[in-house]
Amino acid sequence: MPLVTADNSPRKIILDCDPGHDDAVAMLLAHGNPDIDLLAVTTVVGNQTLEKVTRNALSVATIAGITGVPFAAGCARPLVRTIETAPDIHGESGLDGPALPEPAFGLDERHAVDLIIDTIMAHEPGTVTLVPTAGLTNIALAARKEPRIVERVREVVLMGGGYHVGNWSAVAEFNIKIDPEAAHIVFNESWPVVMVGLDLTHQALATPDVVERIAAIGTKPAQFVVELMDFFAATYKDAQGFDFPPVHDPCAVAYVIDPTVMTTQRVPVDIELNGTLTLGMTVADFRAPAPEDCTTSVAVDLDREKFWNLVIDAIQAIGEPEQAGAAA
Ligand SMILES: [Ca+2]
Repeated sequence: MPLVTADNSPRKIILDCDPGHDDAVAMLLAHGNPDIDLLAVTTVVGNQTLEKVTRNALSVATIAGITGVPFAAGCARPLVRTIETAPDIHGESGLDGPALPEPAFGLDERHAVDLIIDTIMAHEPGTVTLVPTAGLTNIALAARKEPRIVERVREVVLMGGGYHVGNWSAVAEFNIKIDPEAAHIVFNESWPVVMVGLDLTHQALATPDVVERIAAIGTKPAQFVVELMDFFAATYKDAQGFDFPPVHDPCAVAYVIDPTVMTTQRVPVDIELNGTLTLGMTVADFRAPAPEDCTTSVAVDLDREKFWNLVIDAIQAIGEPEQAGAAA
């Protein structure tokens, strides 16, 4: 389903995230790309505790010079399950590697769920895209608290799941597995859902040529990304045997910018809530034809060159924000 706006105005998004190395890159892409209008950033427990990922989000905003965008903290635990974090991938801070500056600004006083609802309700129907790159706790609660958002949202473009592969179990991906009940709510609402899962994001590897191009930009935000990728590469090698780290989250933002950056296929997807071996699996039904009322699609093939060009152009466009000078 193409996202091209009728008047070529930037796509309005809410980024719901848990920074997180790849979340940080997603934030930079959303901020630096001229075709994105970043309306709000919300955080949720995931890669680390809510307190840590929220502070990380504000630090990334400080480095990138993101100003005038409300940031709000959301849920500190999943709907039903106990908290699972990913220090083996993201470190104890959730964003280990580079020095993190003191945040230059504070949080919106609203809970993330309320900021999400208020933002969607304040804009024309069909104009706001939700981009969750973390567990779906905030998004599920928003849909339950204010059901009218479901028909107002243009589309939910989420990083999570995988139709052939898992990373938090044999068949389940981290963002879905840590809060499968929330994922079940989000995938079963009537809004269109594009699942940018591991099948796609494992094609978005930060290979040395990519990291060199980012380093060559020569700014503090670029150096920050290089240091993030260095840490991410080491943990992905140790924890999951990857030669180069998959940079998941910006893939979802890239799809909103330019849907031709990847191919997608319309298939029913539902979330396994009862399996003893398959809890949190995104079960995709590839039997053809897809039913008429199918609202879900999955990302399949990435145009790697186009994707990295978007990321690198965004970092280039961010330049050298004044706040970056405050980095510790
Ligand atoms: Ca994330």
